[in-house]
Amino acid sequence: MRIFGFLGGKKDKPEVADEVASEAADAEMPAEPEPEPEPEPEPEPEPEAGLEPAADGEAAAGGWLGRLKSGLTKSSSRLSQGIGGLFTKRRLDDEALEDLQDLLISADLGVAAAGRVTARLSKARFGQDVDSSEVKTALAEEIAAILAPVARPLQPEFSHRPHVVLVVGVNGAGKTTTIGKMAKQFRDQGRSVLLAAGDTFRAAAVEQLKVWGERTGSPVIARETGADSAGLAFDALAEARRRGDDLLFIDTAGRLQNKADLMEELRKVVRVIRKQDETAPHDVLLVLDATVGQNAHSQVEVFRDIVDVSGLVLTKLDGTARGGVLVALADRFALPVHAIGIGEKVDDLRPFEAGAFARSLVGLD
Ligand SMILES: Nc1nc2c(ncn2[C@@H]2O[C@H](COP(=O)(O)OP(=O)(O)OP(=O)(O)O)[C@@H](O)[C@H]2O)c(=O)[nH]1
Ligand SMILES: [Mg+2]
Repeated sequence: MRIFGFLGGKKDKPEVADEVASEAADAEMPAEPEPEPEPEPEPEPEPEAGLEPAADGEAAAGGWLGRLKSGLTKSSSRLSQGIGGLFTKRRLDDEALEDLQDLLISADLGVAAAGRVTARLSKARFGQDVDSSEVKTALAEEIAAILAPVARPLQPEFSHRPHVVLVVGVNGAGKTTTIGKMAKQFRDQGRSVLLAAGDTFRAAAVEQLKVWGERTGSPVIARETGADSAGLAFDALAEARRRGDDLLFIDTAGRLQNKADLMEELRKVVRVIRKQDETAPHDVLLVLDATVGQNAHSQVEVFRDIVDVSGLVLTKLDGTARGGVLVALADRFALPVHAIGIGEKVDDLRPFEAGAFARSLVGLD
């Protein structure tokens, strides 16, 4: 087992950090030449602009809201233009409602959520003349009502020591990046975080997590490529318990939902860590790439059956016109959506707020 300890960032436990640093010094170097890490390592990480939480909460919220709006531009312009085209003073009759429902379905809200939203709108305004801004406002309210129950930030119970978060999802969904972003947020709150490089398939995956560990001042537990990831998770939990860490994030290899052996491996990770703490993992985050649209539904179904997914993170909402899928998922599965990703940078992951998201999605200011 290798422990990569980093002394950057806050040191709320200097004696532990020193110990890990000396263990890191003892750790043997990888036999292979270092693969190009991704993203680029920063040996002496300078705080990037926007990394630190702004002192002024309102300014911070404004900044995030601005980024949320610009991140969701592709999704919102589809809906906004569609609604603009349908409603320039038009009676809200059956035909108009049907057109609106089709538009919402094409924007990935799904049939059920689209039906629910239009039904509520119909109840409030049927037979009246409406214009596009009224429709947008009403839509945003209905969408927010669907999203509100699932908009729940990750809330670790630090009494677990560590609170174990297993992170799963298909290849490239954004698992490792999300762990890095979350580690940063918890480190900023003064929490100690251990990262486990459970993706033992690719050397580059370990390197990528190490970079995030370095950036956030979180030691990384890793093993050689090809090692058993359940064994690594077990060791990582033992180490986190020994150190008394607040949080342990376990990264996993991306896996397609139809690869039975890889899915079985996930079950094994859970079984093995429960030998030490039968309440772990305390959270199982399924990371979903929003650009896949409706395919996200089958990912939720399959992963939920295998590992008892407790919450979702939707990434890449900035690069897609399919942001409406979040509404469909909320409506169908009612799983908490802990955070959304609207960019690759460390501060581009936030808990989402139902009202702000809904208004941004339909293109309202
Ligand atoms: N635009 C954008 N890119 C993102 C976001 N989240 C992650 N990415 C990018 O998506 C790519 C894949 O992210 P990873 O974190 O490596 O995904 P992963 O799920 O760990 O991938 P595997 O380990 O290969 O399964 C990287 O280039 C990330 O920078 C996001 O919210 N927006
Ligand atoms: Mg990864």
